[in-house]
Amino acid sequence: MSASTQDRGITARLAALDEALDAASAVLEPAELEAARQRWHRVEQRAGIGVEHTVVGLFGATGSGKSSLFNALAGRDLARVAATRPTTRDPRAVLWGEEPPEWLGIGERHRPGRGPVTAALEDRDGAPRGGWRRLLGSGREGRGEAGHGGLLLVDLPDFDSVRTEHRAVVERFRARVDVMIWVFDPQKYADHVAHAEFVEPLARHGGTMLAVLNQADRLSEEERGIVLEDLGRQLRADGVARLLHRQPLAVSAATGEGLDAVASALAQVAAGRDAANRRLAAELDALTETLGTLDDGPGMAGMTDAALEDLAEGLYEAIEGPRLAEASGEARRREALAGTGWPPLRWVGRLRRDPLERLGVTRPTGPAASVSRLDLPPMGPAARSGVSTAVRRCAAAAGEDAGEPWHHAVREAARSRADELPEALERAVAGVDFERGRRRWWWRPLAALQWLGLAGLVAGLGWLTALFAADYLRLGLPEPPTLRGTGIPAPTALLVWGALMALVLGLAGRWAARLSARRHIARVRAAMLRGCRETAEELVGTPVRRLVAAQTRLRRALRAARA
Ligand SMILES: Nc1nc2c(ncn2[C@@H]2O[C@H](COP(=O)(O)OP(=O)(O)OP(=O)(O)O)[C@@H](O)[C@H]2O)c(=O)[nH]1
Ligand SMILES: [Mg+2]
Repeated sequence: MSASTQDRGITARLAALDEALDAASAVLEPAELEAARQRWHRVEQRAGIGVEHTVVGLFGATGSGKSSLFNALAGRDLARVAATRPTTRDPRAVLWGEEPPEWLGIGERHRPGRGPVTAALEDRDGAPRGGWRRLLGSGREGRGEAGHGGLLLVDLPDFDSVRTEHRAVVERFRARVDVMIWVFDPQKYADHVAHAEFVEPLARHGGTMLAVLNQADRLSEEERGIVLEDLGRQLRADGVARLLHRQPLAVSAATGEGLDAVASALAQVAAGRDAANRRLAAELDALTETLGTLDDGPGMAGMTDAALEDLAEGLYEAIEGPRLAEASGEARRREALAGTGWPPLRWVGRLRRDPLERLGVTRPTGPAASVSRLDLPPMGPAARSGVSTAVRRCAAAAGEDAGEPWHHAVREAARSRADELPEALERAVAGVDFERGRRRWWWRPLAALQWLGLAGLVAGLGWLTALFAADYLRLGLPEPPTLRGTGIPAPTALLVWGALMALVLGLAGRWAARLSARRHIARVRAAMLRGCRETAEELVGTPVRRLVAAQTRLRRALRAARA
């Protein structure tokens, strides 16, 4: 695979991981998300340089001789070397080959062969000495014998001094370099804290590594052997599995000893041009793996229609919708009876308390046909707990089969706006038309018939009373006419007809009022359920759907990042 093809793959993987990070923000803890994002940024920055260049970083404790090695490899005194600790604060770079498109935020940039020649490494003719010059090349265009697109050697601050900002710089460069050179010195090479806190975590770096034991000129041949062996063992214990040289190299920035081997290793890596690719791929693999832990287990059931319907029903029950609908139906029935009942007894119905009022819903004033929001009683603790139960049940259904952290996140999403539910439900119910005081078309004819019947009854009764009084007073009124063919006197017939009308119309009115109330209940119930469903969709369904969409997006992005 050519370097440029790989590069395109890395760009695509970076884009996919960017998308994955975006989706993962729905479930990742802010600190974890931030760490992952920073890591992504570091890789992106390194990728910006392209794979034609190889970035090499000098890592090590303060005083180990990173800057001295940097100078020695560059062939010039570019970095300050001092006995006071720590010395290096800002990273500085020396570049062999072409200018990279991106400098990784390094302010101090140099070319080899500029500045004063390191005195100790000077040949008699004034030119820097050492085979590494030949291998790495010199000057602006120099590419050395090995030939490479570009080699960027970076001198870094220490990781073990009291200056925490130094450590932050080193951390930042961790993902930006392709090759790590570990610089140890004979005094501190075995320092437990440095190994445990830095070498071990960085050993998982996945990139190409080289370990050098600097200041070897200060050790006897025998000591060198012991220290190198000891250091090699220590590195293996740290988990540093792959080194450019199987064993740490003994070098000396002061005498130039061992630098040939270092330069040759670097030139080889740079010429192979695969360190950058390997490094970037390893970083992307690690990030993909981290985010991949969010993607084990099957997908969520999500907000199905059935779950939403179930939630709407639950909310309807919680707000005592059935009781409210029944009470409203009963109120309607009584209104119908009051409008169509037998006129002399209509007032009896008004003596009883309105069923809606008994539930705390007050009759609106004016011509308003619906119950206004203020007329509803506030939701009590029982209703609130009913709402919570319904939401919990819905969240459990939506998160079914989902592994962590999605299972937890879906519960959180479902509950995220639960505080707004009681008020929203009250608003929804308040918007329902309870049809208070609205007359139905059949009331008027029924009432007219009732009055007609009553008129007959009163007329018959009056007539009979007059006849009775006249008979008593011996006034001898003419006999009333009789119904043709039956011989029933007209006043009696009127009285009976009026009574029968009252009875039949009363029964018919009751039947019609009950039927009308039942229909009313169905209408009110449907309207309240609709309100509950809309509220559930807005405050519970939408956040859950958003989470499901995030999971789908994450999975798609991870698939692309793995490809
Ligand atoms: N004898 C000997 N002394 C060395 C060698 N390399 C570095 N030194 C000395 O060790 C001291 C520290 O060297 P630096 O190069 O400043 O060390 P550093 O790792 O850059 O230190 P910080 O910038 O503080 O992290 C200096 O006094 C150097 O002269 C070496 O190979 N041999
Ligand atoms: Mg230094």
